[in-house]
Amino acid sequence: MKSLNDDLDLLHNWLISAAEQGAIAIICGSNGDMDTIGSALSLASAFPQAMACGVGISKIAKRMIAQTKAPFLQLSDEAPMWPKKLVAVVCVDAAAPSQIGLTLPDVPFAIIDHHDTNSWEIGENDLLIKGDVSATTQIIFAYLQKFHPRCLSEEVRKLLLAGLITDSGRFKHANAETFRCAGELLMGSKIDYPKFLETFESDRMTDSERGAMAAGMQRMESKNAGEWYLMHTRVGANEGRMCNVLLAAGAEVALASRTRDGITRLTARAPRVSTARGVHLGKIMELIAEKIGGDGGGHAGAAGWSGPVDRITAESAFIHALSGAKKER
Ligand SMILES: [Mn+2]
Repeated sequence: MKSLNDDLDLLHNWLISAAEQGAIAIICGSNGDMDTIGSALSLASAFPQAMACGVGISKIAKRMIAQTKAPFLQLSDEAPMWPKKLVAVVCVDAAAPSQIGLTLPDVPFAIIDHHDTNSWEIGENDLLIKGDVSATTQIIFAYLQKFHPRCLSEEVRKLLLAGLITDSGRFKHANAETFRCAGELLMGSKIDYPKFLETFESDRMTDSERGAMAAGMQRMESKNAGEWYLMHTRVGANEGRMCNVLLAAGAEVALASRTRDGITRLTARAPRVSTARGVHLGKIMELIAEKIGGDGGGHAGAAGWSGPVDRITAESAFIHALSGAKKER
């Protein structure tokens, strides 16, 4: 079986040959979460020809970009400005083309990802690197350790660690490898971990976001979807946070939906006790995409789907797919 280590060699050769020919765009997933942005910025630091870019930047990522002064190019989704002499793109932490939020330029691409489900179509000049890890930044860290150890500056370590902390749910979904990676990132640095963690605590909301959350809670519904106790609602934003509220209220599966400009987006979360008993939200979202179109996928406990379908149809498809998931005793 091909190991991640062999994959890192392939990635290195691919990147070196692209960098000899021209510019490389390292593109983030459009949610702009800390794993995707941290991965892109860190990888870009190893190549002067590479630029980290993407259409979205999350609040935490904005804060980290300011803290580390890392260069990031925000792209317009309708008219992205690609560098001249662009010869290759790398997409980090995106499980499907639709998660990039823009049309990719027609050049060879490499995908670096850790989602359980993945719907990229890989051509002969393309590369897919997939790791069974808590965060994509773990793959980037392994790559930089092996081929560009000098790039592991204090700033790069912070970016990688931030992706690891947020994607592992502050190590709630961690395994031994996650901790080893965090330990190695910290050991080579002067990062004060408790102080660094404060970066993620001060996630203040605006009044309109609070209002949207309150309205979402009023619209909350709960029902048995097959053997699973589902709580769901619709919100205008902050779907992930709303799912956490539903989980805190006891949901075995939480679902938040949102419709804007004719596109419905589903965000679902399940706690460890549910995934341990057999629910896999990433697979459920994939199933929905097969049934009603759109794009979906993700992890067992965190996944999403989006498509040009009305909300009721999308929610019904989710409930139907969840009902089909057997609960292990
Ligand atoms: Mn990720």
